[in-house]
Formats: sequence, C-alpha cells, structure tokens
Amino acid sequence: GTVIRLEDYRPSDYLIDTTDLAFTLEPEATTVRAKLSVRRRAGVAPDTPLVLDGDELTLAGLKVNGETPAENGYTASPDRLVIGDVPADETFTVEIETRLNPSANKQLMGLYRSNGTYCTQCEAEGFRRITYFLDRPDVLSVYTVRIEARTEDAPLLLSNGNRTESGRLENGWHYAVWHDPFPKPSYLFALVAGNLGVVRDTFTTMSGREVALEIYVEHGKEPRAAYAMDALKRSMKWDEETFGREYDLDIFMIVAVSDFNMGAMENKGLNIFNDKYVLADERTATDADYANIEAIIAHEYFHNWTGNRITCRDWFQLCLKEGLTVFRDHEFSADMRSRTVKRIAEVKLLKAHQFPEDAGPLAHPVRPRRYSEINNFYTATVYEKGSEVVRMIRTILGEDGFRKGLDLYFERHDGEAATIEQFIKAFEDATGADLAQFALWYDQPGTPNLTVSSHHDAGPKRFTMTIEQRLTPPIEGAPHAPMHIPVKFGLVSAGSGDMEWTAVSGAEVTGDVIHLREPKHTVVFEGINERPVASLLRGFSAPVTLFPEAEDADLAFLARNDPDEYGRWQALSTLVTRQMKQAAARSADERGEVFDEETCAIFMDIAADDSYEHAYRALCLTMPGENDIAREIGNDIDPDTIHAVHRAASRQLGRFGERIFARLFHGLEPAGSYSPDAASAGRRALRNIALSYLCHGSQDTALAAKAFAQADNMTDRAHALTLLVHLSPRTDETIDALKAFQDEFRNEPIVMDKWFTIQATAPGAETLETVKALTGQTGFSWDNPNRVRALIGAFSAGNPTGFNRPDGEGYQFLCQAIGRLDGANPQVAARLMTAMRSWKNLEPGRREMARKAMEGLSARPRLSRDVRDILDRTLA
Ligand code: BAL
Ligand code: ZN
Repeated sequence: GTVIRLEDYRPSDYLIDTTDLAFTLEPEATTVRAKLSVRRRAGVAPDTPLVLDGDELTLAGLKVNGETPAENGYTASPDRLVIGDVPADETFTVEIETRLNPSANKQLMGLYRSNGTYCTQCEAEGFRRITYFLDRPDVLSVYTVRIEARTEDAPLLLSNGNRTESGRLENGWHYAVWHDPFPKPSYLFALVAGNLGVVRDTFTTMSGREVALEIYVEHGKEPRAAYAMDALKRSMKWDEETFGREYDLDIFMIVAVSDFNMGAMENKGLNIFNDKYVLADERTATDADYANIEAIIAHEYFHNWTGNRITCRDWFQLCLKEGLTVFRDHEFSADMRSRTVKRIAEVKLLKAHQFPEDAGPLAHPVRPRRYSEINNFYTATVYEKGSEVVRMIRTILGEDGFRKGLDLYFERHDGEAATIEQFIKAFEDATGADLAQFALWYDQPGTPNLTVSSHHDAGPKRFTMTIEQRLTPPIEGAPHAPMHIPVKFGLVSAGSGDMEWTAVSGAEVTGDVIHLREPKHTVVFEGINERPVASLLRGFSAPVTLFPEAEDADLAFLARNDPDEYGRWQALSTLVTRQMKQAAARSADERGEVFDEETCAIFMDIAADDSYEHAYRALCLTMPGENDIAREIGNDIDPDTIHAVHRAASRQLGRFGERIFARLFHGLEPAGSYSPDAASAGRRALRNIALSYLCHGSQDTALAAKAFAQADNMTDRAHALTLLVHLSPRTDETIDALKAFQDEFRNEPIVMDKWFTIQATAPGAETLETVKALTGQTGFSWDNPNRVRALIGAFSAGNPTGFNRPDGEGYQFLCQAIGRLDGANPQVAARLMTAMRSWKNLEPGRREMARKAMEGLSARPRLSRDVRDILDRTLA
C-alpha cells in the first residue's frame, strides 16, 4: 500500500471557502448535491488540476462554474475526481452529485444508518465517502446543509451550527437548513436524521449567553440521559473556570447511536456518541460506566476548543488535539472526583495499554512520521502518552506558565490548522522556556527506563543519587537522544517527613522536580543528616519505567510512610508486583505464599484505615492484573503460571485478611438510595473488593450468589456475577444467575454486553467454546462494534489463559473472526488484531502458534488496508 510521510506534507493547491450540501435521504438511494466554492491558492499555476478525494463513490453529476465540463475535462473513479480542465479564474464553483446507499454501509464511516437513524462519522477520512472533496484537515470551509427526508421516517433533521430554516415539502417530506458560521475541516461535518427522543436543558455562558443543550436518545431512554446532561453542564462550566474557554454557538447537541466505531465524535455543535457513553441509570450502568460517560462527554465538549476551533494541519498532528484533550478531560475528572484516585487509575491504564504498545511491534512516536492507514493511529500512544506529554509541559512550566502558554496558543491559532511545533512554540514564547529537548517526546517512540542507585555519607551529610536514562526498545537505525524527563520526588526521612537539603548539584532541581537531560546524572544533596528513602516519580511525573534500587524494606517503608499519597500507592504496587513476579519464577509447589508477612500486613493496615477514602483503599487492595505481571516479566510468558500466581495471591490475602474483609463487606452495606457520585462509588468499590477476597480466601462463592440476588444496582450485580462466573463457572447458582441476568436485559444490548464480557473473560481453556457458542446467541451481532468488542475483544485482550491456550486455538479463532469482520468493518477488525501486539513475548510454543494463526490470516487474498497494516507490522 501507499505510505504517507510527514516530510511530504505540502499545502493543497486549492481551498474550498464554502460548502453547500443538499441531502435527499432515502434508505438505499440517498442523493448528495455539493456546491463548492473553490479558490486556487496564490502562486499555484492556473492549469493545475483540481484533485478531489473519494472513497467508493459514483459520480452522478458534475458542473464547473455552472457548466457541464467536456468529457475529457475530468476523470472520475470511486476514489478520485480529477478536474483537469479548470477555469483560469482564481475562484470558481464545482457542483457534484453523488448517490449513496446508507443502509448498506457497514463500515460505519461516511453516511450510514444505525437502528433506522441516519448518521455520519467522518473522522478521519469518512467525508470522502459522502462526496468528492479536499478531505484533509487543513482545508477549512463554511458549511450550509439542507436535509430533506420523509417526515414520518425522520422527523428530526440535524447538522452542525444553527438551524436557519425548516418546513414542509410535498408528499409527506420536510426539510431543514443548517448553517455553521465556523470554518471547519470536513472531518467535523455531521448529519443526523431520524426519530429520536430528546432531553433539553440550557447553559448560560460566562458572558451571559444562553445555550440550548439537547441530548437525543432512543424513545423511552430519555431518563437515562440525565447524568450525561449533568456532566455536559459541569464540563462547560469547568472549561470556563479552568481555561477561560466559552462555548461559541447557540446550541449544543449530542446524539446517541447504537452502531459506532469509536467512543464518540466531536463534530462541531453536534457530537455523535456511542450510546454506551450516554445512557446510564443505576439498574443498567456500573460506576465505571458513569465515570466513562462523565469523561467522554467532557472530552468531546472540550474538543470544541482543542480540535475544532484549533484543528490539526495534518493527521500526523493527531496528538495535538487528542493528547491535549485527554489531558483536559483527565483534569476535569480529577476535579470532579478524587485527584489521587483519578491519577492512579490513569497510570494503571497507561501501563496496561500504552506501555505494551510502546514495547512491541506496533510502537510509534506520539507524533508518527508515517502511516498507511490513519485509522490505526487512534492509539493509546497518541491519546494517553500524548496527554502525559502535555502533563509534563505543565510540570516543567508550572501552573501559571502552562496557562500562559495555552492562552497564547488559543490566541495565536484560533481558526487555524496547527502543528505540534506551533503548540510548543506558544509555551516557549509565553514563558521564555527552551523546550527543544523536551520536544523529543513527540518524536522518539519507546518508554524510557530510569535506573537509580544512591548512597548516603553520614560524615559530610551528603545524599548522592545516580539516575540513568535509557530508551527501550532503541529506535532502529537512529541513535536516540536523551530526553528531558521531569522527576517529581521527595527524600523521606525515617521520621516520615520530606527532608530539606541545603544545596543540590548535578542536575537542575526546581521545587520538587529533578530535570533529567543527560544520559546520566549524579545528583548530590547536601545537608542530609540521615539516610533518606527517595520517593521518585511522584504523581507519575513522566511516562517512564523506574527501576528503583529499593529493597523490599524501603518500598514497604514508603508504602506506609511516604507523605505523598500517590507515592504510597506506587511503592505498594511496586512491592506487590515484584513479589508476584518472583513467585512466578518459582516452581508450582514453592508458590504457596506469594507475599511476605510485612506486605500482607501493609495491605490489611490500608484496608482497615478509615482515614483513607474508600476509593483509594480499593485501588491499593486491587492487585496488578495478569497482563500487568506478564508485562513486568517481559518475555517467555506462560499465562497459566501467571494465572496460578494471581489466584494463589488472592487466596493468601483473602485468608490473611478475612476478619477485616468481612467487617468491610458487612459494614459498607448500602445505606439510603443509590447515587453515582465518587464517594458512593468508592464505597461500593471497597465493599466489592472485600467480597472478592472473601470468596478467594474461602474458595466459596456463596456470598457472591447472595450479593447477586440482593444487588440493587448494576455495579454490585455485575461484580457478583463476575465472581460467580470466574470462580465457580459450573455451579447451579452461576447458571441461574446468568439466566436471570439474561432474562432481565435481553432487550438492552449495551447491558447484555456485560453478560457477554463476563463470560468471555472467565479464565481457562474451556472459555473458547463458550465464546464460540455465544457468537450464535440471539443478541450477538457481527455488525455491531459494541457486541464484537464485548465478546471477541474482551476474550482476546482480557482473558490471558483462555485466549493463549497452548494449542493455539484462541489465536485461530481471533484470526478467523478478523477475517470474517474485515469485509464489513475493517476498522473494528484491525482494532481486534492489536490483541496480538505482545505475541513475541510469549513462550516459544505459543509464539509459534500465534505466528501460524497470523500467517494464515495474512495469506488471505483480500484483506483491508487497515488489517493488512496491523498484521504486517505485528509480524515484522
Ligand atoms: N476524534 C475522535 C474521537 C475522540 O477522540 O474524541
Ligand atoms: Zn478526542
């Protein structure tokens, strides 16, 4: 396939100042008439052909300056319209007519139908499936959109901006016209037409303008949009208060649809959402669902400034909008909930998804330099590491400097399509800082390793810390340069406070941040009376892997005494992971006790300590997952061994802490009516983790069966069902519980997704047969991305023992599923393929099986560019 390279970027020869679209919506024969006012860029030769992008299009009509061009004046193919015979004038109009079949569009890119609702998805390159266009983010145009449809089928007609006109037509048809005054790239275009229910509210902006807020959902589901509406209003307020960003149109709409490739999409004034990130009530949504809804509603709203008002010059700059917007939604959630708890959750997610990506064959820089399919770069690296890079800028510049830089960025580039260079320059110009070395974070892939050693000299009262940075995996062909890594730290004394020093040399230290810039720093602190324990990387101030020299005893000390709450969690997590990793290296009969006595005691002291918030205790008590242990071990992975260690560890802690867990489980019974707020969610999380340990410790799920029966909310219910299915899959109680769940929710697809996922993630080789059987279950559909992800995605990415069966059948199943999906929805198929990204770390037997399965898929003749790209890179 064709590879697109960053260094080949050049502006387009033509611009499109205005775009007038007219849709005549028919389920199988929609007509699109586009009228483009085209302008030749200054300095471009007048005979330069106008080349427009298409994708599976048929041209039904063409006019240039109102005239039908001669046959040899243009060529049209499904993926391109080239107008060679262009007028000599600097500006001219092009009218294009195309015909679409939205009902047959299973890729869910361009114009398609979801449950009878017409909707669009244009990022990254879906607009070219609607009409021929300069479908690139640096071509900004002002859109006017007329939609016509049968009133009965689609009483609702929506597009971006403000509704300027609407009315009746003949034969039961009607129309609406929308105008968006803000020039935008085509990927932000949206249209929705259908018959939906609505929830309305208003928001008064900081300058006193009233904005109409509308959330559209399936009829009957309106009450389930209340939380999303509340999250939207809080997001709007927060962005004004935190970043001075005010909403700019008179209306903001969100539409929930059930068939959607991504989580949601930030189309100007008309966000389209995967319904699972809008709909919630206590009966159907877990606390995690509520938190996701809050974060994603905020994320898409925040894009209005970081993404829409300032967009990306090209798709290599994707992190410019995504990294920054993820950072903004992280900060929002931190302010809405508990900051430390939120940060820990982010770090866990980053390590679970981004670190393996960066350590495997799919590694790429935060700003990639080449791609063959841009859809494959909506990754944890672009999003999550992209956010970490923005966070580091704030750590380096401080709150004030960061805000000044961001203000300058908004001021300078509003209305433009910008680059990472311009983003960084705004921070440099606003603060005088030099971020040249720091900018390497955007270009060098891989997770830097920090190795630390230290010693204390009592005589001169000196503490010396040597920190080395190394980038792994080294970038092929290019030596890597050392990065600017901000390390937040404290020197913790035996008496438990952070120690003060009289002088420091060997690295720049500002406040509580050491700035690493060299491959190796020897940092010397003067005036340190006693040996401290260094608490490094507080708040996870840089996305690096830290190899502390710390003995278990020092980690245990920090887990109890670090004045920094995040630091305590990090120390415990490091200690626990280390001991689980050691247990995995021992033979099965020497594995009985995974943790030493002191580690168990720390767990229990945290569990019992009522001065901590519930959510923090729940996070501390959550052991690293099996994939986390695998990542730490690194290579020759045997998932069965890791699973055995995990089970043994859960049993050990369950037994050790039985009295405390029983007290927590019974003491935290729900009091009063349900509330999704963070404190109540934390309480449920702690109670549920206590229940897990009680079941593991006693090897008995009777308590879970009771909890399932008594649960009055989905959080408790789904947790109890998971324990039943994962710990005692074949008992009558479990079978009855699965049946009861199915009976209640069989007509609620996004709830049934939990039922699929819980079964797909049950450990053990037998689960593959269950998953195969579930693909035939009523309610499963290969066409719906949520169903596919809930069953096949969960199995391949969330069931280490089941997916990695030693006989390779799990890999065969995944590759066959991908082959099947690829014809309909390449984007979802390619995403599933990423479950294989760490295959090279498996033990040799499984590695060979994985390779065989992928080679089998690779031999298929007609793979999409999406799957071909991931497969080739994964196998390389
Ligand atoms: N822009 C694609 C969906 C999102 O990141 O908001
Ligand atoms: Zn985004």
